[in-house]
Amino acid sequence: MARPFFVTTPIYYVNDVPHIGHAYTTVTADALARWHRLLGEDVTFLTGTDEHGLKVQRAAEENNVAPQSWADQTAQRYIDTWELLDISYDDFIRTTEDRHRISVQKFLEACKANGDIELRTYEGLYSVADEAYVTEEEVAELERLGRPVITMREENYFFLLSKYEQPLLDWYEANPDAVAPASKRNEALGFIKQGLQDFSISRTSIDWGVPIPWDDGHVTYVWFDALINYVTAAGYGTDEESFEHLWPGRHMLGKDILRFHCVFWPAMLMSAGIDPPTNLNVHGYLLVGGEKMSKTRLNHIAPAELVDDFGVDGFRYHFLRDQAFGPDGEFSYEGMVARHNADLANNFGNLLSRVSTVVAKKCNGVGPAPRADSPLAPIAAAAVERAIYAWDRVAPSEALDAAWSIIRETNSLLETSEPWKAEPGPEVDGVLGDAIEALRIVSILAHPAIPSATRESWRRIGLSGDIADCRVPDDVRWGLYPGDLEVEKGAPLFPRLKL
Ligand code: ME8
Repeated sequence: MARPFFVTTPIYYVNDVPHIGHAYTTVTADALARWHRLLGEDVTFLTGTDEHGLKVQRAAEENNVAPQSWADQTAQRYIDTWELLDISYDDFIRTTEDRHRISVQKFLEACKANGDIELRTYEGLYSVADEAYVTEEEVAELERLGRPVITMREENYFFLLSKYEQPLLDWYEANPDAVAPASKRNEALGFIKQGLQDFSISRTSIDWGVPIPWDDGHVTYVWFDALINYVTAAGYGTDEESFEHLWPGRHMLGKDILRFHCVFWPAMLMSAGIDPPTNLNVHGYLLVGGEKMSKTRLNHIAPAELVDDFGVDGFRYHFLRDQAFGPDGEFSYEGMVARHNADLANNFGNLLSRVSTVVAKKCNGVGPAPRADSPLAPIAAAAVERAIYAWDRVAPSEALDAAWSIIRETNSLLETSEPWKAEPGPEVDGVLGDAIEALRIVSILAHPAIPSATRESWRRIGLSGDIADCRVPDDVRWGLYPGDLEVEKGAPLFPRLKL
């Protein structure tokens, strides 16, 4: 049986509109899932929506609809956006589903049986927008950001996080790569070393949530509920065989939710007797005008606006190639146009047009086979190795740079040998066969990022079958283009854009 690869995005709040920040994580997870399918792994790619909590209940009340119908309407916006962006998820979890209620309740019972849940009275300052209790010091900043703080007094169940301070430190020591990059791991460790407080995991003030199984006057705190989504989707509580097979997974998230995922969640899992995942990949913010996108600042950009100008693959490529996974990155429209023109129009697209034009003129439109001793063969082999290494470290930007190194070298081979000026013959056939083989390999390597464009380049060089059925590394070995296939000239894959 193929090795399982279970990859997840955060589940997004339904009260927000999907913007390029959500798309960034989701496109990256999608490309990673597609890469692992090329590796022949049994991939389950999960995304979804976070639908409980005070924010959603209030938004529903303001709009005079029941919370469930509010969640239904707004979850659809994510589903539509992912369809637009060609996101190949295998499962979409909504926290209002029955499978999730069953899983959350089982999880809570397990933590309780372990002695980690206690009833206490709690009074504190609460930020509705953040769905979290906050400290006095945080109030001024939150109010400046337009995130109101209220006083809440409730009888709450508490999760005894303080018990997990040492187990978490031990776990980090035993799993030094569990959180990547290292800067984010250090942030999580720093937080644990400051000392951990028990946190409240139930609310009596609202009813929009999963009831605490032994006390249905309480609903589960939205973050506790949300973090459990990953085990729910793997099968916890409903399909133990699937859970055994899929768990643990790889989880992609932004640094805003690092504390929840890298501190609270591993402790919750330990408490429930589940191994915490050792593949947490945390990325920085996509900034617009130097700031994180948000509803209150009105600086968010909807993916559809950019897809109109750049196309779906142009959109996907930009965020995978231009925004290294890890640090913050500034988004700019000008930068996006420049990258599109350089990499997609002038390099990849132009190589394909050039090669098909010359093959039409010099080889009657029939693609010749590559040379076994081509100067491009070692370049392609090195690029494949770099791409494998980069995807393995969740560095799509480097993986794509590796693929584009083949394009650059192929263009320079064409520049030096100028097959368009030469008489037809074995020399011209050799160079063009090499260039087509380079395009074949690049199409496979770039497929996770630009699935439609690479399907088209694959077809234009005369290859049949679905490129997604190719396997790495077997099918990216040099010399597999058979030759004698019809090569099609077509419209530019990526037209040049003007600012
Ligand atoms: O936090 N740059 O949901 P959310 C990069 N429901 N990524 C960004 C971004 C930006 N400017 N803005 C958002 C929640 N993201 C919870 C999660 S998970 C158990 C519960 C991405 O809708 C990034 O992945 O606020 C971030 O972590 C996530 O969206 C937050 O989405």
